[in-house]
Amino acid sequence: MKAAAKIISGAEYLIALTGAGVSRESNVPTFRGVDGLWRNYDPMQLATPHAFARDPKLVWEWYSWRQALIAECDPNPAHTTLAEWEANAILRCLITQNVDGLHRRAGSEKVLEVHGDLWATKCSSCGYRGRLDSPAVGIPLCPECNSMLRPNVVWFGESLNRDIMTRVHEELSLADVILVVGTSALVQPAASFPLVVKYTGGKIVETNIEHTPLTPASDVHVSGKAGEVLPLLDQLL
Ligand code: BV8
Ligand code: ZN
Repeated sequence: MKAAAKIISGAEYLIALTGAGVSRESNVPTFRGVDGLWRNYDPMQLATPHAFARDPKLVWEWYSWRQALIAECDPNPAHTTLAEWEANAILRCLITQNVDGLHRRAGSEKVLEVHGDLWATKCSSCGYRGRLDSPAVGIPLCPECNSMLRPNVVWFGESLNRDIMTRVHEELSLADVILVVGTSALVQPAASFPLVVKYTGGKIVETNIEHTPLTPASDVHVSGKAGEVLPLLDQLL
């Protein structure tokens, strides 16, 4: 913990990469954890264009279930610590794989949501972009052209938004320290972001309840729950 705090407080340009683990203390199920499964479907089989083409109603039921669940969740001390670090210029940018919107609700503003936003929608035919303010009921239709709307998230096999990726690479090139919080580091290209910082001479601080493929490349691994570790780190800065 002390070594991690030393690296963080010594950073010239600290950024963070978060995954589902950062929202665990907010009771949001992780993507791959045992609690992540929904009606025995593997998220990997539902978060794909193929699943949506085959059964849009089922995919919307899954997203609506997640929207209803996340609407009941609040940011936890991990989210609020990261938001405070942005407010006092310790943290320059937060890259998140999560689509739950909890970093923004905690007050973080410089957030790059590389996998999209659970509440955002986009039309499968025209360029319409929208946002739901309550969980989807059935298959939402486009107000412009009446086609099916889809969740505006990045599914497996889909490429990440080009503009967001440009900003991600700018941040990675500026960072001398990246704090990696609660990700299994299995999903590409996000899992490789910390390695970019490492290979340009930077340091990786990882915190997770388990070891991940990133652990061997990390300068420090802090074992523990994000909601507990981040406030403790804050006290040591
Ligand atoms: C791309 C949005 C290509 C949707 C998500 C074969 C076929 C097709 C594709 C591939 C393939 N092989 C590889 C690929 C690429 C694929 C990929 O990486 N697959 C992996 C899984 C093998 N990637 C893609 O398809 C990406 N696109 O590559 O495009 C391309 C290129 C050019 C042109 C065209 C196409 C797109 C990936 C984005 C997928 N979308 N989500 C939605 O959410 O509905 S990913 C999904 O996983 C979530 O966003 C999630 O955030 C993300 C990563 O998971 P984690 O956040 O790490 O969560 P996880 O549950 O895994 O782990 C939780 C961690 O927290 C654990 O480590 C746990 O220990 C820890 N933890 C638990 N509790 C706590 C804790 N830590 C701290 N405190 C706690 N309390
Ligand atoms: Zn439309």
